[in-house]
Amino acid sequence: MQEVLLVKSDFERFPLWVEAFADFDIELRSWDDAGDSDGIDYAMVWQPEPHYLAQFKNLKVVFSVGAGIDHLRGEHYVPDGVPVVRMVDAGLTAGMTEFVVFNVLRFHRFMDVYGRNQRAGKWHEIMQVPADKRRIGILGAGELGSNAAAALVALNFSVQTWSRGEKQLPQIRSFFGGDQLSAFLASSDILVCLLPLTDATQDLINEDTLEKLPKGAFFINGGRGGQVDEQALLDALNSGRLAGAALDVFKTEPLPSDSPFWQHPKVFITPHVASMTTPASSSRHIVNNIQRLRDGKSLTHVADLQQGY
Ligand code: NDP
Ligand code: OXD
Repeated sequence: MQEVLLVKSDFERFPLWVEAFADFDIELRSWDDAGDSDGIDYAMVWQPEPHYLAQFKNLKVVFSVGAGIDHLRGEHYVPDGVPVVRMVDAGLTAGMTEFVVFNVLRFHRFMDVYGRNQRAGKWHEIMQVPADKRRIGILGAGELGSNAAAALVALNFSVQTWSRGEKQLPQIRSFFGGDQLSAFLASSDILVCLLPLTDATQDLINEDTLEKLPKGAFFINGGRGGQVDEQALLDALNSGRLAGAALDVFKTEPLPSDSPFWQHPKVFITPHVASMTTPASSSRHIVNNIQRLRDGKSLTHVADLQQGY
């Protein structure tokens, strides 16, 4: 009997998923038309409701549509014993690297200032800073952080990462663990967050950590809004401790219309689109894992729900 993959993401993308899986031996079902729940073998989900997945008694794997699995943490999201595979895909990684490089260059080349000057009708040159004199600190050195770091090295920036374990990445200084966070922050002119949201990273960007950055540093968040104490971030922008921020993710999404971030002159907002899972490329990761399971092999990129990533 043909196996069934249930897809619970946005309606717009469902036909694209169907197209992407067309050559693979599997039936796709949309969550609004799931049919017999005992016949569902796999579920590919984004932000399911609590208990939603419990109805599928024969579920073999939960695939996260996103790289982050914070939407699957907490009680009653994933039935006991069902592995969660997170999204790792060259297209998703490339998208995030573009977002990071774009925003690093925005601040590095003073495009934020020139934009404000243009609106004020002001012609004013600012001395260019050589890339190797700009220290970029990336929080997270996983799939996304390490790729963005390599792209910035290729542009001649001085790049360092912070992770739980030590990394050996060419031309990139590795900081790791809580003990090295202060030194990492103190030497990050542009701080980029590409961490997963876990108990340990919740509100990591707060008054204390922001205070450790060089005065006039920039902050780019492509991770999760939950990692930021938003009031502390606003205070740091208003006091001049931070010179600018590019924010893709927020504690509450969509960002409420009365959020002070919307109108803040030093803030650039994108609506959680730093990178997107595109069916054509990311379906390969799911096909590969289902095929591995069929061949009796182990799954790749299984997330640790306790650890949070
Ligand atoms: P990975 O799991 O590959 O990498 C996570 C990195 O974070 C690892 O280097 C890990 O360290 C580090 N890390 C985790 N916890 C800690 C901690 N407590 N202290 C220090 N370092 C820590 O994830 P990805 O790179 O694939 O994705 C990262 C996140 O990006 C996702 O979880 C998601 O939240 C976000 N994202 C956002 C998108 C957007 O559009 N805004 C799109 C895609 C992802 P170590 O290597 O030592 O384990
Ligand atoms: C992800 C995201 O986690 O898009 O992939 O946020």
